[in-house]
Amino acid sequence: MTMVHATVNGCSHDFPAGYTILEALRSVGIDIPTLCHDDRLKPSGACRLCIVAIKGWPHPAISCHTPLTDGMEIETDTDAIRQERRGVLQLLAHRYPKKPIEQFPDKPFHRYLIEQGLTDETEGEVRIDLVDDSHPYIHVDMSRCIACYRCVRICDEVQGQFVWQVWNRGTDTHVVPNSGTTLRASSCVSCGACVDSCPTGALEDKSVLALGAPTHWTKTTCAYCGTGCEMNVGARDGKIVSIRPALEAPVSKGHLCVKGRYAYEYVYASDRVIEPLMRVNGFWKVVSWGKAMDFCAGELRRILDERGPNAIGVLGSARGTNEENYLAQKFARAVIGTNSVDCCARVCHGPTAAAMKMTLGTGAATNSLDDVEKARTILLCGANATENHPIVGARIKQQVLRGSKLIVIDPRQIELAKYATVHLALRPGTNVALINALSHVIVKEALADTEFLRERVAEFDPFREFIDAWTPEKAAVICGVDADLIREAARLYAGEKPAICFHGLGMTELTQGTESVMALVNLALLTGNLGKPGTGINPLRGQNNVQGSAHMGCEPDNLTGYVPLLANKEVFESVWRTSIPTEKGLNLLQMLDAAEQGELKALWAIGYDILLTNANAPATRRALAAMELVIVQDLYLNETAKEYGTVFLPVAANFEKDGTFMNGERRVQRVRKVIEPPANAMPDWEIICRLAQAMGKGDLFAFKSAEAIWNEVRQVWHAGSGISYPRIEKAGIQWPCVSDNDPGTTILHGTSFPIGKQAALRRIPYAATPELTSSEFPFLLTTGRTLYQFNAGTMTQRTRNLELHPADFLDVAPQDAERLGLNDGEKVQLRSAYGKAQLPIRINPAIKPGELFATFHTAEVFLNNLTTPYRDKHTMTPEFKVTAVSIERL
Ligand SMILES: Nc1nc2c(c(=O)[nH]1)N[C@H]1C(S)=C(S)[C@@H](COP(=O)(O)OP(=O)(O)OC[C@H]3O[C@@H](n4cnc5c(=O)[nH]c(N)nc54)[C@H](O)[C@@H]3O)O[C@H]1N2
Ligand SMILES: Nc1nc2c(c(=O)[nH]1)N[C@H]1C(S)=C(S)[C@@H](COP(=O)(O)OP(=O)(O)OC[C@H]3O[C@@H](n4cnc5c(=O)[nH]c(N)nc54)[C@H](O)[C@@H]3O)O[C@H]1N2
Ligand SMILES: [Mo]
Repeated sequence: MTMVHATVNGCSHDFPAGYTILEALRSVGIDIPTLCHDDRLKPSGACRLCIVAIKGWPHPAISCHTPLTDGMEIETDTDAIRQERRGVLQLLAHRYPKKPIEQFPDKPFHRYLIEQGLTDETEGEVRIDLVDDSHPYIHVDMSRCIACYRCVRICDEVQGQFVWQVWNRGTDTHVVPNSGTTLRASSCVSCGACVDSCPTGALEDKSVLALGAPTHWTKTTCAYCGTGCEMNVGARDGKIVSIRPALEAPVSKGHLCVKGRYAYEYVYASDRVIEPLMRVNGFWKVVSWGKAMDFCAGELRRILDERGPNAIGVLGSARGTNEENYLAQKFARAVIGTNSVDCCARVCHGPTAAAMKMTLGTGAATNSLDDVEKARTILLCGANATENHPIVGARIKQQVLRGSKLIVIDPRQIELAKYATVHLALRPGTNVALINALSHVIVKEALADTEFLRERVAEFDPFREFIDAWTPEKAAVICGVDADLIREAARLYAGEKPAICFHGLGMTELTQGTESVMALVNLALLTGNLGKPGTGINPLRGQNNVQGSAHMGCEPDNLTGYVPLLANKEVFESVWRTSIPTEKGLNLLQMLDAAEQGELKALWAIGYDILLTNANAPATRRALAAMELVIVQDLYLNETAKEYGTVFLPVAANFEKDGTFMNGERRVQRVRKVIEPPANAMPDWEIICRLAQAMGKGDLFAFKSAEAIWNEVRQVWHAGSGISYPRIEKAGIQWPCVSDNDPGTTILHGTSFPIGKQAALRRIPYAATPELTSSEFPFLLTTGRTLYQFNAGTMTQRTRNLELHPADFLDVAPQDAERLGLNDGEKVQLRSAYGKAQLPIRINPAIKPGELFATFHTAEVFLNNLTTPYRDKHTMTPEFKVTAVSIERL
């Protein structure tokens, strides 16, 4: 590393080259005041507070945007500098109101005024015309704006939403939202970045104004999606009052979305269940933990005696920690004696894990989120990143604004499609045809990476023969996209390298889900976009810990570490000191089928609302109704519990327990307890240990802490054995990580695959879904999510996100709405061959005529009443993405 020599206030120092003066000063612990500077932003130099004197320079230098050069002699605290800084603050103070300084003395601007003794010079007043109270989370008071423009810049440079605008009217310059009116009416996505950066409180969290500034901060990992953002949770009097992004977080880098930042009030919901419940004569009755455990153990023993272990199923929770999921599968195998244990990866990225395991040897993302900034081309396939993985979405958007190319494969014009070089708006369910055509172009136009093919890829010749028939023209007919656009996309992906691929449920939740991902892997193999920075095949994993839940062994065929059961059971048996059943277990869908046939009698559903979220709810209802025991373990009476629960076990929420989550890039990160659980709610892991004890197997579950459980995980999971709590205290580690000094693995498959030196190209025939439109059901409905609500909605609907997005909507193309005479906001009935649902429509030009889109978040709409029974043939993942429906006016 080249070093730069400089003296600061008479002391000499060596700094790494490339620092600004401000960075250099901060690196040696000298805190220079700044107002317009934020490490997340490009330096602006507007506030002039960070000036320093440099020997030989006629004027002071603005340290935040002046590069440090060799031999500089810097003084940070001369009389002249102090005077000038004071002058800057004095000017700002005149127009500033006094009261907020007393109320929130820790705000950076307030601190400087207090330090300079300038609080008495504040003469400003709150101007009502500059106050905007429209947003549910953010209070705007621009009479406290000091024109540092951090809000404007962070919205542009980090989030990419361009909400705040500088509005100039004579001498009166204001920052206003792009609606021209209120923040609520603007394009704001409520990420709170502007609030986080604001040094005065002109933008402030309403919760802080109502409850006071936090007094304790605890760092933890967000419990919504699988991105793995880290945040500092601020509490006051034992209550959460604000959440701020953790600046040093490896994934989120000081950014959060509306859910992580603001949607935490679900923990305080008045209908949260905080005592164990049992259903007596149809009504829920509060019982003690002892009674609940005795009842569950008694019933499980009875069913075991009468029917054997395979009459019982366990579902781990993608919302719980690794430790909890590890115990859930250990309970199924070691206490019940069944491999019928699963989690909601089944209905989500199960096809990704299966396809990537088969083709590459590891069923997980090949690269890291840091590869976004290294890619020249980004292929986004069936993933709506700005809504469902907003931090990844924002990073992709910024990378495209910096000049990288973006290919979007999605039937809808999602937000990122507007930034795309090529948008392939295929017909839902036709991925394999489209991706085969991309492979065809790459082979036909000799765009493949011949060296990579020679060294790392097998079966090219038979693949070339197979793919010959997949001309873009052939795919164009099936997919409804232009053949030349397919060519353009193929040329970009193969030509503008490195190219990274991110994919989502638009690839997996289909009858050809596993095969769609295998086809995607072909693209990476053909072009050598694997094993290098800025490349790879990367699923954007769903929930906070869905990667971890399956990986910990909530999977009928695989044990902890996603290793095949039969080949690895001895290791586990020696650590567990008990035997593991060898009979094949049932996955979630098989469990439901078996229940309907009277073979499965009990289900323990930990943090998983299967009734609301599984496809074809009428079938789920029949299955649940046929069971004798349904144990639901959750924060609230979810739909499964409400309709079919026998026992309800109340859990501690993510903020109320310790543990780890695993994000979509294989990173294990700490989850930390911030507040106490209410009343008798208990962490999932403690409940599992208690039930094991009640079943007479307490000795196998004698854990006193989450860390103790994790240390057992490390004994059975070789690829994670180097990841200890002390090592991830500051930042998470990505597996494989096999020893205490292994830094972990950011990129897989660099020189070989776990299956050998080479991976084979797969010949994947296209098979149309059996779910076809007809004169009775002329529309093709695809289902998914919205930014403000999360899955079963249990959490987000118990927050003020409900004000930002109140319901499930049916998006209809303007042409269809006009043809059917439908008005925006009108409630309609959707009918499929399997059921119906009523919901309001939203006329939306992002949808193609003949297609529809709806979210599945609310029980009022219960969208899965009408989704289909079709499943992916490899993993049984339901085809949530294609249902033929009709629209009926009410
Ligand atoms: N705000 C929010 N964030 C979430 C969630 C949430 O509920 N709300 N849920 C989390 C979970 S569990 C998951 S799994 C992830 C899911 O995140 P995503 O994978 O982004 O999920 P979806 O919105 O279901 O579907 C993605 C896209 O697939 C497109 N699509 C539909 N059919 C096809 C097709 O045949 N081919 C292609 N190429 N695309 C198609 C849809 O138009 C949609 O834009 O999000 C996680 N993050
Ligand atoms: N139509 C349609 N349906 C879909 C999909 C789709 O795209 N379209 N997507 C599917 C996908 S990808 C998924 S992942 C599923 C998601 O379906 P679910 O897994 O059912 O939904 P979630 O809302 O993620 O959470 C499940 C439950 O966990 C609870 N919970 C939260 N934290 C904890 C905790 O710490 N411990 C415990 N015990 N419980 C907790 C919540 O209150 C909630 O009831 O939905 C699927 N359903
Ligand atoms: Mo998911």
